Amino acid sequence: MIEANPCFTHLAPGYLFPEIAKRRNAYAAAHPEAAVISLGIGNTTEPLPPHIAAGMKDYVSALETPAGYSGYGDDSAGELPLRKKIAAVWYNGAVQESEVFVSDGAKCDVGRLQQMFGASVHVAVQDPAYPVYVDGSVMVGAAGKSPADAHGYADITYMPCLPENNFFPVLDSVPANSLIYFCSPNNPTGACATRAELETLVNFARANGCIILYDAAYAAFIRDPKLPRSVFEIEGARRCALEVNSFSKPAGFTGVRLGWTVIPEELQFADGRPVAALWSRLTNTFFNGASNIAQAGGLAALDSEGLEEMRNLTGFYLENAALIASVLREEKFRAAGVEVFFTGNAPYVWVRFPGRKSWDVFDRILSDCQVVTTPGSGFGPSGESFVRFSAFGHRENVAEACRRLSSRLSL
Ligand code: PL4
Repeated sequence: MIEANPCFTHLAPGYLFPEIAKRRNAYAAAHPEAAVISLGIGNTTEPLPPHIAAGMKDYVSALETPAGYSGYGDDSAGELPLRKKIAAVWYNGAVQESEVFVSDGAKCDVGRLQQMFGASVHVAVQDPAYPVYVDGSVMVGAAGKSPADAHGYADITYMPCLPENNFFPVLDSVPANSLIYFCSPNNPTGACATRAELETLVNFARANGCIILYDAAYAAFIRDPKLPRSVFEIEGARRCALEVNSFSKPAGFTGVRLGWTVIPEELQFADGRPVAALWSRLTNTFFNGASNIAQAGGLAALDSEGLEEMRNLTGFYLENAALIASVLREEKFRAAGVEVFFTGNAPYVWVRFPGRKSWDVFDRILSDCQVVTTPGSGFGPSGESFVRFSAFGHRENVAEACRRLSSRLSL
């Protein structure tokens, strides 16, 4: 018989989000009368905006004609008009179209990037963090040579991001030549790095031979004009960072699937080879490009009408988040020591329940309120005692969840 890939040996059992779905379904099966509301997984709920949808409909109609039909793209990096438009509209010309690689989503690109960096790279992650950074690193053998315990994997550098350090990590413990995962606005904390903080990060990376894998999947939620939307707004970042981004949340493309990665031409490996060249080699081998229909949607999303639609859609979810944050700041929660962290620039509300275990709070909220959340400990050791509330939901469901939290949750 074939042995299992040894890299999977020490992988923590169960990916976080299916585990949450499993618990939700088990609860619903045991309580068929309960109307369970999900504020758990960050999954969009609102319909596609009309201008963006029309871009895809028109493209599909053209596909039915001999002149409008197209098959595989020439290059997995995506259609040139979309690459140009991302560079011009999203980055305001700060990156070149040749540096933009269109993809089927940020998560898929993170996985492929992990393949590219391989087993020998040292990994540093914000703690808490989107679980794909750690799980994917273990799968490619870059981490997880010993089992994880309550402190995480011994061969990963966890950079605690807590209210006590304003959710920006102390970088001193990060070894030279590390691959640093950094997500802003952050999932799960919602924290946004300031320009000064990103300068600190970039300067550290440059001085220590590190590469920053910057996940900007929630950048479209930033409303404070002083906060950077891209790491490439920071001087020197082109030499030490790459950035993944996504249409998933701002355009409602979680099912449509479209994202991109920017790899500046200055970014190099130790032997001087351009990272972009290896990335191109890897993606052309394993990836046949994003759906051409989704790319038509991406083009429409970057028209002025599409940009306005994305602003409205992200604004809708931000209003949901504000409702959730507001109810959790009520006196009964404050008196119980509950601390609410919501920046107004991210679709997540991060809440600390001092002295409690995240999964216990998850269970309590589910049983008292029939509301699903995400336990903070699922995002890393520093997430213990926190719970994440996702703002992705229909307004009536979010309002009902808020009523239940206010009237039924007993801590
Ligand atoms: C559940 C920081 C959500 N099944 O849609 P993509 O691939 O362009 O983006 C995924 C993604 C990338 N980067 C960050 C993210 O938070 C996400 C999506 N995260 C969440 O609830 O944390 C959805 C999770 C999905 C998954 O596993 O990604």
